[in-house]
Amino acid sequence: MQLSQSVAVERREEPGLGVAGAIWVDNPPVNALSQHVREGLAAAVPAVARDPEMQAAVLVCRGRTFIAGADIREFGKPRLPPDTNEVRRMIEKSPKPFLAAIHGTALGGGLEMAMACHFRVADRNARLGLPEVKLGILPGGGGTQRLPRLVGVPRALEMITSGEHITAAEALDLGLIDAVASSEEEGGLEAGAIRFALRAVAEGRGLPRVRDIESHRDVRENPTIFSDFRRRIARRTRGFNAPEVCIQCVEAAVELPFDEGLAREAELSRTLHADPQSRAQRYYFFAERAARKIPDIPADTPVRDIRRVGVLGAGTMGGGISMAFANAGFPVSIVEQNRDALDRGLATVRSNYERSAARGRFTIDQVEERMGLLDGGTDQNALAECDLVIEAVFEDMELKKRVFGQLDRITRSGALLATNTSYLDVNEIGAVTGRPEDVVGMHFFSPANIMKLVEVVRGEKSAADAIATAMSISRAIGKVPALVGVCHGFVGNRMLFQRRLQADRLVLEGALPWDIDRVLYDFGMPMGPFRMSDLAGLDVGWNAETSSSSTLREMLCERDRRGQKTGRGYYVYDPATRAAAPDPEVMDLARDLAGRLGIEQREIGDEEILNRCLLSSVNEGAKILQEGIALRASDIDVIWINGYGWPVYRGGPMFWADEFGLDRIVDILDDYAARFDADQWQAAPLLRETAAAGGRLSG
Ligand code: 3H9
Repeated sequence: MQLSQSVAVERREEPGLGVAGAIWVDNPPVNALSQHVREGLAAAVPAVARDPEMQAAVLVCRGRTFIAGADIREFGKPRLPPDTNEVRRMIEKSPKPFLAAIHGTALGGGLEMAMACHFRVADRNARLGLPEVKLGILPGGGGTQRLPRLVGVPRALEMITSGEHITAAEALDLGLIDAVASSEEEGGLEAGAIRFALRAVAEGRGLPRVRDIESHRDVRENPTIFSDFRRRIARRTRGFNAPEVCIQCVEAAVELPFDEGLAREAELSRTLHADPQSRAQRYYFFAERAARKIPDIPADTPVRDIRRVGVLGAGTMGGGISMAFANAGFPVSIVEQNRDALDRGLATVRSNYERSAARGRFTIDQVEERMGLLDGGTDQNALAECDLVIEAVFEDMELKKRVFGQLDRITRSGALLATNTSYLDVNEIGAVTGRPEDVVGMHFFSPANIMKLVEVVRGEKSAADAIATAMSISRAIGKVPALVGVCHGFVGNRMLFQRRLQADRLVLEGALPWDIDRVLYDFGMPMGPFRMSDLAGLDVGWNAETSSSSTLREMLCERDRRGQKTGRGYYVYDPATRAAAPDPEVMDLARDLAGRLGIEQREIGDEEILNRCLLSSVNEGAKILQEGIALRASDIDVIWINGYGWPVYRGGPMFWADEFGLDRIVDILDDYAARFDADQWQAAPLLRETAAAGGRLSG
């Protein structure tokens, strides 16, 4: 019987056990709790209650997943009844037991629906979680009240504030589900779940309700749980509003009776829904998915089969890229010029893995497993067997061209050839091969085994399936790819360059490097440009022989202040703690240089620092968009969030610009053009036009 557009109930008889109702939800692609799903579920409860034969009900979903949560597209719009919490209340109060049969992912409102059922059974490959925090909200469907009752406060805090998914095996271990069923067993998950429900009736297990569980013994035994937890996650959640509010809800679960806890959850949930951070994080959710879509390359474009990956160069980037592939189970051939460089590279990879193992990220066995996937050598012919080769040699066009000429000869036809260049012309590199259609850029970010972003660079001759393959293989290794066109620095570095230009210029005009770093850190960036330079080393690309004290960086390098590694750079570093401290010598040098360049120094406020650093890159972003180097403003935001640590709760530079107000930005740019360098601060035509039309860049 059809109960709504997406929900139907079917009668199921299990010989010897009785009859149950199978309540099918069918709302592709992820069975989100859209209005018609809520309506159907609300109708299911009385339908099952009325049927004299049905002894229990099983909630089960069509397609690839159990309910993946509320329908995010409905957020911010008037909510049509019935309310999901009302549906949960009906299920929880049902006179006949409800069982959630989980496959794929039970996320957010989906897991909350399952926790309102009397029993939960999951397929062994299922994953469960409350990822609301990633959208800047909290599990407002009773998740903060029911999860701690089921799995204990410490684990609930961890799951709710991280949004991580757990496996069915862990869920069983924690008591979040009652059994693991296998889709392969007779009749699949549905039949297994129905048997479980009917047996529960036969065994007189009644109607266990999570709301009735009175546990929280863990808090009584360890009263500092909440304060300890807050301290532990402070660094990882800096700047985010939702995690703290989630913790307050779990505190309410401990301190208040269930219904009062629910009311508190609802009240706090409303504040987060109205928070601009949540708007930004929801925007990002769709931005990341939009970035996968390329208008002239359909989603069903066949991709090339990638089984073995070759990486040329075992330096920082080559090593990190190799780790990223090995982590996803791909065998990798790493080729270096000589044995020493190879051994050094492999030793660094091993020590990185061992450090991760020491931190508990994986086991020693897994370290060996991953190292076992890496096959190092000095003979380029090893790349002949590879389906994808990523070049990660020194950033020098002549060298890259030589390497691609060799790759063209060595690799098999149809192999995808990628350069990891961070700014060079991919067309020029592809042109030295006889098959530029196989050449793309895959620009990873350091450390490449950690950072999520891959800028996939489309050369003018790159074949559609080459691009589709680069995008899909990036996702297969857990990265977030974004397509970019060819230009110096592509999207991310081209915008970063503008910010850097302003940061350097501000120092000459009298701003302090640590003030610039502080302003950007407080904005939410992981670190400012000068701390970043000190970390990377000021001498990257510096040449002692040609150095002529023409920039502050040159002056610092000339004094052997090369950054953290020499104990001094823009900052001085405590040898014991590595803590950075400002150093007046740097200001003396800046003053000296400003004098030589005829730049007058003055006091510069935080607002000007922030505006000049951010608006210069936003303006460049608008030019990039206008030139078609990025397909969408949201792709630029995806790039900055995943490659440069832009705080996701500010939605990326283009979204941030829209929120800041494009007309306000144009006014500031015009003011800067009048006061500073007129060319530098010319507003991008797209920015000016969009502002004049009252539009937005990010949609
Ligand atoms: C919540 O539940 C609040 C409650 O606590 C409060 C209740 C009162 N809604 O990711 P994919 C779309 S908050 C609407 O590529 P996958 C997605 O945009 C929610 N649309 O697939 C995409 O559309 P398109 C908590 C959604 O297989 C398509 O589905 N839940 C939703 O790689 C395919 O998505 C979450 O945060 C949604 N909830 O991954 C879970 N989810 O094709 C969010 C997806 O037009 N979802 N879409 O681009 C996910 O994590 C992944 O989608 C999932 C599948 C793991 C399920």
